[in-house]
Amino acid sequence: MSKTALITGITGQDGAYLAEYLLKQGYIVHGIKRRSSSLNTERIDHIYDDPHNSGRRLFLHYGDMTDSLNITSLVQKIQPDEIYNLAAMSHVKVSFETPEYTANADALGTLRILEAVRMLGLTGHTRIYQASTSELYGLVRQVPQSEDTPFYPRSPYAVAKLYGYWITVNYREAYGMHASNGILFNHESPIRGETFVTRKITRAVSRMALGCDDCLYLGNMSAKRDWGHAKDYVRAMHLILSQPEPDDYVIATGITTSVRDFVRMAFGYIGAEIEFSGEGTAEEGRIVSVNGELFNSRVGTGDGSHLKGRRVVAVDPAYFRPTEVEMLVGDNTKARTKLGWQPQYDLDALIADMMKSDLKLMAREDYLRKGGYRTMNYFE
Ligand code: NAP
Ligand code: F7E
Repeated sequence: MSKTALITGITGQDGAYLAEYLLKQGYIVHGIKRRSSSLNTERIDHIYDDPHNSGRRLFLHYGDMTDSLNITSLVQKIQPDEIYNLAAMSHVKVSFETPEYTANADALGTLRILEAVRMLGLTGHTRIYQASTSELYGLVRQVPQSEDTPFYPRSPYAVAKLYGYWITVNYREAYGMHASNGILFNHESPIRGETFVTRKITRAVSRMALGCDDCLYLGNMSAKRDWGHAKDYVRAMHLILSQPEPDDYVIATGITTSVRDFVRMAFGYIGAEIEFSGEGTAEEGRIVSVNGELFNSRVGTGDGSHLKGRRVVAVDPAYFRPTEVEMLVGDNTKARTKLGWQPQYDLDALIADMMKSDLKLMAREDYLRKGGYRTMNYFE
């Protein structure tokens, strides 16, 4: 018998990769998607199963984490073996603008899932994965951060996720549920949301390589993150739910890099060398040299001479956060030893994957020429 999984947030980065991974493992996959006025299934269109097909294994349901009746009735109907609770308002900066909604979706949303399983008597049947986050460590108390490091959340998002973390632990201890937290450090990919810093950078570098847009504006370039590839991280989610006992795990690469160095590496991919000068809000990055041959082989056109001497990065304080998380780096010892998990992508391979994909995407006429949200300097 195939196992049945329910994924909340299936239309997001992780939901899409996880759905693809579980389908390959022979699962029947149900996903909750929000009703929106424009199509929001782009990330899962390649695995979409037409409702008229017989024997299909991917099912989509309308729903919302803020709607208890909807969550409970879906859990009742699907009776999943596994629930991956990935749905969330996941942007840290935006959570300062929408703190109440973030708490409702991210904190109470988690409670709604746990309570549905408990109320429906599925405690012994359904395993639950909760998408916890390195943002819980915030103003870090220890370097690197492990499962034993105390939390110090620094945003409405992180505080909501703190509730999600502890309510998961509480339901595990109170009701014997197989409920686990994956404390995942930042993970990225070609389908990462365009307003997270890595994707903002790879899109912008691609657009500038193709001769569109002038300057990328960023916030705190000194912030450091432990960046991995989402494909590696969804494997970890599945491994966590496949353990005989529920538990909490840090999933990270163990290497931390600044936003500034991520920018350097993304330009490096197209053969362009960037030099930073100035301090604080006056900091800027200029291209000092371009390897024309490498540029041409990676971009597919020109020699990159249009970039030489140009200011390509500057700081806009609008992207600063009221409280910042300056540095994160995870200790993945427990995941490596207990789950046998280890990442296959390093940062170079991640950036190459993202750059390759964005260069291809931006080269499409409609992407390159359109303004508005198709350019690179978003609000966030
Ligand atoms: P994402 O790309 O932003 O996807 C979030 C998903 O949640 C989307 O499918 C979104 O739907 C859905 N969603 C948002 N609010 C909802 C609501 N009220 N009801 C139902 N669905 C809702 O995030 P991700 O990067 O895949 O991350 C997955 C989970 O892991 C999130 O919980 C995130 O907080 C957490 N996390 C992420 C990272 C990371 O580095 N990526 C690290 C640690 C933890 P739409 O497509 O309609 O917007
Ligand atoms: O910011 C700095 C920013 O928005 C990373 C979410 O998936 O990972 C993500 O949260 C860093 C921060 O991700 C810009 O200030 C500089 O220090 O890409 P981000 P995040 O805040 O780390 C965690 C683990 C999650 O759980 C979240 O769901 O980059 N930064 N300049 C910028 N960030 C953005 N977005 N835009 C800038 O222009």
